[in-house]
Amino acid sequence: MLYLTCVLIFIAGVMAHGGIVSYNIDGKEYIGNPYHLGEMIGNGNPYSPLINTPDITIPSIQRPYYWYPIEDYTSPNMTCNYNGISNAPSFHAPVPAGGTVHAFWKSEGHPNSTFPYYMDWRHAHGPILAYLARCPSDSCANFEAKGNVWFKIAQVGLEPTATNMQAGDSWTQTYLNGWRDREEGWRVQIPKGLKNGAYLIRHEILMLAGNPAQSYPNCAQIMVTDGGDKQPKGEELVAFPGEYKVTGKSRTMVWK
Ligand SMILES: [Cu+2]
Repeated sequence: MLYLTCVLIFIAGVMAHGGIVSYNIDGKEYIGNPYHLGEMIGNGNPYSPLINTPDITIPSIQRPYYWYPIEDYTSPNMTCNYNGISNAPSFHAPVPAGGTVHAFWKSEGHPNSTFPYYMDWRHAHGPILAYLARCPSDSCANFEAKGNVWFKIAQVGLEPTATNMQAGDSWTQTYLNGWRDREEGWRVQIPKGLKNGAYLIRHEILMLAGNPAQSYPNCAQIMVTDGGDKQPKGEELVAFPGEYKVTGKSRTMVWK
């Protein structure tokens, strides 16, 4: 159990939002969902109406999402972001058990900047987490992933050298775009010996420098191969929404 009291209130940087724009899975590149890219093609500004209608028929491993943060932890959008169960074709990225999923985040850029209007991830404070949910058949298409189906496979939070959680360089999240010569993005290893099959991988960034804290979930469909008989125990499974509780005026956020 991890308890984190969000008493940090920052003004700068709270406006910029974003998500995962591409993955490298077992050495192969996968571009983000075109629904989300269409939003950028529209105008790059999530606060204005779309100019172009995104082509949601283009296959993507990634569920569609919006840049916006989720601030209500009971919202169904906590599962796989806004409208994240639609446009989920039967397209999965193969990855062997023990293989790597490398995710890359960007923030929405300024409307006056050039396409694709990306900026580096703008937030710094808070953990990054990754969960898997086993899909009930050999495809994750239309799987809503509600209830206790998620198990955590990785997380990062404060840097080993951090001494002050309010400092701008204390959290691994700060380095997502290669600051100080760090590798871009975040690598997660699929557990060795995991049972073969279709899974959703749910990455999440928590942005604690706002009140309420913001959640940025992104889901993608993967197909695990070369696995074994490993499966999570029932008590290791959690639900989104459901996993986070916000209690009291100090907004203590609780997660496992
Ligand atoms: Cu933001």
